[in-house]
Parts: sequence; C-alpha cells; structure tokens
Amino acid sequence: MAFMAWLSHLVVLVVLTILQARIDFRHDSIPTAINALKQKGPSNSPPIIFDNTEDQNFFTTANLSQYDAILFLSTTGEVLDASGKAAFQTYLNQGGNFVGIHSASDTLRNTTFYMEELVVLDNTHPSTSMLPTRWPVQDEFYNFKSDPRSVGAVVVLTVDESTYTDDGVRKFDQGTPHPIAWYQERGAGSQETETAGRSWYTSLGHLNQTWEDDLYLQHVMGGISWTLAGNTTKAFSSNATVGNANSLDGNNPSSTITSISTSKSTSTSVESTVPPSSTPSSDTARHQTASGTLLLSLCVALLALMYL
Ligand SMILES: *[C@@H]1O[C@H](CO)[C@@H](O)[C@H](O)[C@H]1NC(C)=O
Ligand SMILES: *[C@@H]1O[C@H](CO)[C@@H](O)[C@H](O)[C@H]1NC(C)=O
Ligand SMILES: *[C@@H]1O[C@H](CO)[C@@H](O)[C@H](O)[C@H]1NC(C)=O
Ligand SMILES: *[C@@H]1O[C@H](CO)[C@@H](O)[C@H](O)[C@H]1NC(C)=O
Ligand SMILES: CC(=O)N[C@H]1CO[C@H](CO)[C@@H](O)[C@@H]1O
Repeated sequence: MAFMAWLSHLVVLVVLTILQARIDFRHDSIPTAINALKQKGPSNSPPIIFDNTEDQNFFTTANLSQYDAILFLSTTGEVLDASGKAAFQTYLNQGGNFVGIHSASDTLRNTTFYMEELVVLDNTHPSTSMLPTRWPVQDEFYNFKSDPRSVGAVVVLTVDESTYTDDGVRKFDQGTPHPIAWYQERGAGSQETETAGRSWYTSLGHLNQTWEDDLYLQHVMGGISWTLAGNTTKAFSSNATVGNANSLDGNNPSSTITSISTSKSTSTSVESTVPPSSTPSSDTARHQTASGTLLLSLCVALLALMYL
C-alpha cells in the first residue's frame, strides 16, 4: 500500500469487558485474543501496536484521540459510563475508526457450537481475500436484530444456515444471507454531519481455538488494516484531530498507555459452552437487558444492529 513507505506504525486501543455489575460476563478467550493480536501486530504492514484497557475512565476525548482505531474485543454489557460514551461519540465524530469483534455487538442467546460453513461473499476485501470460498469454522454464531445492510454496511462473510441447526426463535430480520462480517466506509457510529471513520466487524472470535487459527487471525488483521487505512486520521490527513501522531514519523512506537492487566474479578454469569438448552434463561434475560442498554446508547449506530 502506498502509505507504507512513510507510515511507521498505527496504534489501536483494544477495549475489553469493563466489568460494572453482575450482569456482565467475560469471555475466557480474551487473554488468548490479546496475545494473538499483540504477536501479529508488529509483523503487519504497516505494523500495528495494540494497547489494551479495561478502565472506563480511560475514555476521555484526550486519551482516545491518540488512537488510530478503537477495537471492542468481545466486550459485554454496559462498558462505558455517560462521560465515556460522550468521549467515544466525539472520537467517532472526529473520524476515529472502529473495529468490533464478536460480542462487541453484545450478548449471546441460544449459544450454539456446531460446525458451520461460512461463505465468502466478497473476496476482494482485505478481511476475506485469504479465505476459501467456503470456510468450515467452529465458533459461536450470532443472530442479529437488524440487517447491517440496512445502514449501508457491506457484508463480506455469511454463514450457510443449512450447515447447522439453530433452535432459537427468530424474531427479527437480519437479512439474507445470514451476515457474519461486514464493513462500513463511513462508520454509522458518527453523527451524520460529522466526519466518519471506517468500521469493520466480525462476529467470530468466541473460542480460544478460533484465536489460535491463523486463518482467523488473517481475517481479523485484514479487517483492522483496512479500517486503519481510512483517510480520516492523522496518519492520512493533516487536518485530522484523532490518530496517533507517532504514526506520521519514525518515532519510537511507544504505547500511550502501558500494558494494563487483563485480570478481572469473576462474573456471576457463566458463559455456556454447551448446547443452548442448558443456558439458564435468567442469565439469558439478564444479558438481554444489558445488551439492550449498551447497544441503544452506543453500538446501535456503530454496528447498526443488535442481535437476538
Ligand atoms: C482459554 O484460554 C485461557 C487462557 O488464555 C484459559 O484460561 C481458558 O481456560 C481457556 N478456555 C478453555 C475453554 O479452554
Ligand atoms: C487518561 O485516562 C486515565 C485513566 O486511565 C485518566 O486518569 C486520565 O485523566 C486520562 N487523561 C486525559 C488527558 O484525559
Ligand atoms: C477520504 O475518503 C473519502 C472516501 O473515499 C473521500 O470521499 C474523501 O474525498 C477523502 N478525503 C481526503 C481528504 O482525501
Ligand atoms: C484541510 O483543511 C483545509 C481548510 O479547511 C482544506 O483546504 C484542505 O483541503 C484540508 N486538507 C485535507 C487533507 O483534508
Ligand atoms: C434450544 C433452546 O434452548 N432454545 C431456546 C432459544 O431461545 C429461545 C428464546 O429465549 C427459547 O424460546 C428457546 O427455547
């Protein structure tokens, strides 16, 4: 890519579950995911530095503006307070880029772990170009409350529903074929009159084994790289107000925040790795409530959907 010659590195803030109340749970694949991203980052072109935080107080306009993109990695529940949300909205309005992975779109219901076959719709996108046309994957698959295409997202990966059984009741229309990953050139999370960065989302990433699969990592790094290459950050535009200034020169790629512990207290709700019938309905209901709040206040516009 053209910018490689002068772009030393980009910096992505990875946001994890910020535990606030008993309603949240934590994906146990998060440490695996963080390690995988931090290992892959330096060899990416251009290199990507991943900072990670679970501190919702970090969400200030000043702190966020240093990042080329913000990545919600398997976040669950109400991860930000009002001021954090405001800072995040400002970041998006200033052309900040966004990447969402797995439960960034929030909760799960009727957890299913079946072998499912994914179908590549668009193999020209950097997040799917390395995938076979049909890609057998074992992971958790979400149903969504709306069709991402309805807000202009371009779906690049879908799942062949004939390759698995979903006992859940579908109440919403997520469009056909069943969306799995998509991108927005103009991320819908920024307000209409503002500068919008790019956004990319994949619903895959539930299991440790997913994060240990190099093909999956290529999918993720391809999506992140594409997102970062939008022209709304300091790396690409002298007028930009967000983005890591170091990206512009050969400065030492120091993190703006030092590594933050990913250890958290245990949550009260346990993620089910067994067939859906054994997921307690009360947990499901609690998750449902939590995600509704999160998505309405934050992610609705961002991902433009919610899932069942
Ligand atoms: C996933 O990996 C983490 C460590 O990275 C480990 O604590 C956890 O038990 C693993 N989960 C499963 C289901 O093996
Ligand atoms: C950056 O985040 C920290 C919390 O991690 C906060 O204490 C600090 O005030 C923030 N800095 C700015 C300049 O907003
Ligand atoms: C940034 O990209 C958008 C979409 O490709 C384009 O319309 C716009 O002109 C570009 N802006 C600059 C400053 O290059
Ligand atoms: C920066 O802003 C100036 C003045 O608004 C404009 O003329 C110029 O095209 C902008 N440059 C970029 C790269 O967006
Ligand atoms: C198999 C199973 O547990 N299916 C459940 C999926 O979720 C819906 C809605 O909560 C239930 O009605 C199903 O029984």
